[in-house]
Amino acid sequence: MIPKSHPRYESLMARELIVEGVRKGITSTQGLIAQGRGEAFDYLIGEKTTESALRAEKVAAAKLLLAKKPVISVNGNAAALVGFELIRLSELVNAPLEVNLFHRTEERVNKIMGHLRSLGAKNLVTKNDALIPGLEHDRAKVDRDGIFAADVVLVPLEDGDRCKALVGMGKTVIAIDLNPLSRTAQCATITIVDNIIRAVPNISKFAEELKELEQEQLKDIVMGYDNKQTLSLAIEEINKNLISFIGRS
Ligand code: PTJ
Repeated sequence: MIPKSHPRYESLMARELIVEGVRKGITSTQGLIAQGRGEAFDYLIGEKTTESALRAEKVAAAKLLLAKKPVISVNGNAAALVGFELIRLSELVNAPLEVNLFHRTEERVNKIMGHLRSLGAKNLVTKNDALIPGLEHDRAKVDRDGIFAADVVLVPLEDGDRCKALVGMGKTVIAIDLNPLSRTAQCATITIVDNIIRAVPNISKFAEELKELEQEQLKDIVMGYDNKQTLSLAIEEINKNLISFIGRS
């Protein structure tokens, strides 16, 4: 058992969730590697939500509330780490959940849907009857009434190719990615450089606060958002942390 007093308790608990996800057949083994990469970047940003990430989370909540057809994409890591929180967000912004996998097997898709249902998910899109144009891997397989038709897609822990293809289809893509240098981070419309474990509850908190606002007020929150600036601020934050480490050693 990991004691709560351990200085890296949260990070170690996240590892446990991912390992459990692999054991249950929800998360791919490659997901373990992705989590390790995420942890390294989380360490560099100080394992906290930065101010620029919080701003992106607020803009993301406003965008999801403004959307006509929002969809939340779920992969094996997201399901294991924040399955319940994604269901809550899905309810708050009225966006169905759609399982979309890079290392796709029908068995894992079904297991993830079963996992989400066991946590209370009711709003799931489940077909794979359309293809995202220009993608040669299995992430192209989507639901015609889900990601294919969506105007805003939330894509936690994405690979760059699909992000680019979705933007190419004219969609607003909200990515959650701890690596501000990744292709996904660089090509998304709104990039949240934060751990998915902190980011999803933060977006929900904003969605709850903002849901009574008029459309015009929501548009004011989104207006002027500059993703390049968000990414620059994240890189500056990493820089600042690294420099502070030099001082300490
Ligand atoms: O379940 P599947 O088959 O769809 O596969 C999912 C993974 C995540 C394995 C797949 O999409 C993949 O290989 O992703 P990548 O290319 O490794 O990218 C994952 C990105 O997410 C990297 O930039 C990581 O830094 C970032 N990341 C990892 N863990 C977290 C994270 N970002 C936010 N929160 C995390 N916990």
